[in-house]
Amino acid sequence: MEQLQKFVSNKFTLTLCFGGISALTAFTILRNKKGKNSQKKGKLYFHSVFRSNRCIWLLRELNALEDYELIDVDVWDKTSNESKSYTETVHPHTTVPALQYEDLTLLESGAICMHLAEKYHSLIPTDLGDLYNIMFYVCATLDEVQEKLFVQFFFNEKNGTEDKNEIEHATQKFNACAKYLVTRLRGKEYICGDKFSVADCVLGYNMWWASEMKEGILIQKYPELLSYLERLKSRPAFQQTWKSSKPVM
Ligand SMILES: N[C@@H](CCC(=O)N[C@@H](CS)C(=O)NCC(=O)O)C(=O)O
Repeated sequence: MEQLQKFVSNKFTLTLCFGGISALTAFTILRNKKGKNSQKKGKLYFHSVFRSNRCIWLLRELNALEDYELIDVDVWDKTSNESKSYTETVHPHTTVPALQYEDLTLLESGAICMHLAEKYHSLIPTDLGDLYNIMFYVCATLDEVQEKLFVQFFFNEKNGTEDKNEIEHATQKFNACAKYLVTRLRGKEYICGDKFSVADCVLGYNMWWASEMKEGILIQKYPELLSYLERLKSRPAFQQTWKSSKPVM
């Protein structure tokens, strides 16, 4: 009986040992496999000077551009095979940017920027409430206003179909945004404080965009915004990102 107990106890110990080793081996194999997959480059779909520049600029600021494959998609040519395949496999609206990993596709420039800052643990301000507010304000409110004006100035005015009421309404809204941003920048170098952050890559794009529309008519009367834009433009990562830009359409 004593012998049997000893045998069972030894067997139990052996089972535990081998079980433990097998589990550890399986865990290590799985971890290595996962490690290899996560080393696979993500794909950033972009088109020169568009909102994808927010993400490319940020990747440069994070020193992480090499971790991504940059794929230029001419989203304006909706009839090309490249464009059709992009709509089917990446972005249902055929717009840029999009960031694609094997198991995840991000479609919004603001979300991509937040994801990258979080992934590289950098350029995130300490006051997250302030960061979220600015990110959503720019991507939801300001983008919408600038998009409307962009369509009027760059497309409709050229073919004589501009809507003067729409231009006036959107300009008023832009002015309200600009005044709000001036108050938010007061006493600060950057939009979320004295340190450059992911929020500056997002808002900085809008400031550049406004400066390009109609010789900067919208932003000209806001010296605080112009000097903020100059601060951003002096950054090497900004300059490299805009270096290869084609003219705005
Ligand atoms: N809310 C989206 C907007 C994306 C967007 O509309 N991108 C523009 C370029 S800035 C585009 O691809 N336009 C092509 C089109 O509308 O056909 C984001 O921030 O990522």
